[in-house]
Amino acid sequence: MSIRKIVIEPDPILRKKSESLEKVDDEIRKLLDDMLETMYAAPGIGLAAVQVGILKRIIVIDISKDEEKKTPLFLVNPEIISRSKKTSVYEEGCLSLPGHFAEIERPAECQVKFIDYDGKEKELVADGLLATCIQHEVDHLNGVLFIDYLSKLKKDMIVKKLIKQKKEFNKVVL
Ligand code: GNR
Ligand code: NI
Repeated sequence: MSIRKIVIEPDPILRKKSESLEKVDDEIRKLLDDMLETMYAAPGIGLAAVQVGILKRIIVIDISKDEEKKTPLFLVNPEIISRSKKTSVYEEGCLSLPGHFAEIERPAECQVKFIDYDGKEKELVADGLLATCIQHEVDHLNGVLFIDYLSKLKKDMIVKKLIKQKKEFNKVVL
């Protein structure tokens, strides 16, 4: 397993639509393992393949707080098949928007169809933080970031800061 580099906004790859997979083979399982390791190391509670530069419809999630009992979820070709009318608000962060957080309103519950680590078709009904996280990750697969739900003013401010952070970082490294 290895930790991969996380793509930071602004980067055009984050705006591309990811492609569905034909099947889950050992190469995909290797990618899923690397994504999980990358997510734990970050640390984060979810990660989409596009965030490590791969335009495939793959996400990993682990919302468990307990360090001892990890409960990873691997979702290949996730499809949200229903969303509740009821909404909830969570303070969201994103590994591709380091240091930025905002309250985002989304459907409180969702039902998702996906293929698991072993290539089996599964369904899951989620609520709470898990429902929010699944929707945040599926957005990534469609080129959407949480800042897209903010006002243009707030969004522009965050993107401007990220550009500045990238410039500073390059100065230090070079
Ligand atoms: O680590 C993460 N935390 C988080 C908090 C609230 C809602 C969504 C998330 S996902 C984020 C990791 C990430 O960027 N996934 O794409
Ligand atoms: Ni994210």
